[in-house]
Amino acid sequence: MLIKSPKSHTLREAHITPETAYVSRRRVLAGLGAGIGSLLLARQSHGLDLLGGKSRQAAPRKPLTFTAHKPAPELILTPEPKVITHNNFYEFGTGKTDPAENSQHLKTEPWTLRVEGEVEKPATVDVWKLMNEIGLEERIYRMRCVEAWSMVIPWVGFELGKFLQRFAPTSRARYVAFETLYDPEQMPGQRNRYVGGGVDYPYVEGLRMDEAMHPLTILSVGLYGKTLPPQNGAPIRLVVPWKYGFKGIKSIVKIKLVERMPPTSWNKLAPQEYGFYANVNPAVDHPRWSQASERFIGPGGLFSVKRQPTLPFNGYGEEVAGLYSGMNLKKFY
Ligand SMILES: Nc1nc2c(c(=O)[nH]1)N[C@H]1C(S)=C(S)[C@@H](COP(=O)(O)O)O[C@H]1N2
Ligand SMILES: [Mo]
Repeated sequence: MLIKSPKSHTLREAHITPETAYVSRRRVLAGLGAGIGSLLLARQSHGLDLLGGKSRQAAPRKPLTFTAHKPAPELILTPEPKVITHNNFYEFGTGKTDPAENSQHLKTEPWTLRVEGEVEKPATVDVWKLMNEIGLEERIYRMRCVEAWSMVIPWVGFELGKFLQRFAPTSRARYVAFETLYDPEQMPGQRNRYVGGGVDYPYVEGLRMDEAMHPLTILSVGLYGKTLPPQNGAPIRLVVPWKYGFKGIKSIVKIKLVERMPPTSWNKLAPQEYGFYANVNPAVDHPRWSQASERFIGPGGLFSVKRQPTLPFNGYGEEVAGLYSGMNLKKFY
């Protein structure tokens, strides 16, 4: 029997008032008292680095106006304090709390994004102006890191495809190449190979044109109703929910439409471990670990991590599997 369920992104009609929902979630966390959640919460709201013992002001985040969406009913949000303290952003160190600790002084304003290459109208965009003028919407997506942990994050952003149309892609555009800021003065991982985990900076990523134009693919400028904190890729980052998290390149300064498949950072570093496609696939193990299941970082204390099966295309197969019909996904991992 086939039970037809609506596509997950069509389920998300305007429904909840995000701020109310998030505030009550915070209260739940605070109520845990001794849990790490409240420790991280205290650290976030008072700008104090209780874990490191140093006083550090968290970079301010502005509230955003956007169309709210109701998540697919099975999705449980990862609490905001965890989303903003458990990160991968090797430019600021390879430890999970390094980005939150080392990125607060990143200068994100002003920020320009260059769009060029195979487009009829190349341009440099002021990202903060763009945020005010473009229609923002919330997208609640699963996020699956290749390291086998996962979250559910309420992003705020807009469809990459709609944005790219503004620049009039030419018929030669077959791939999209993305680049993170290169600024060793601000990014300790770019000054020191050990701190930066051996990545060849700037961090670069890429998508095939049809993946970039897919309505699930967004450029995110916020999470939990406010602008992104630096550690999550302020002021603008990519989110491709059916791919491993490393495709979600942060703090983007350049987008170039190109004819040939562009190089990507993790593929350059270890091509046998990280492919260009990087579609979440429980049937293709990482050479050093299984991808069949994942540790979901959800509500509750630090150690209440739930082991759950990993879904093909991270649960978005109904929407995106067609992009890869006829492709051997074991070969094109
Ligand atoms: N520039 C840059 N982008 C990056 C990374 C990075 O190290 N540098 N890490 C990637 C990885 S491995 C993951 S899992 C996600 C993590 O996003 P989050 O910290 O917002 O959860 O960002 C991705 N984008
Ligand atoms: Mo990742």
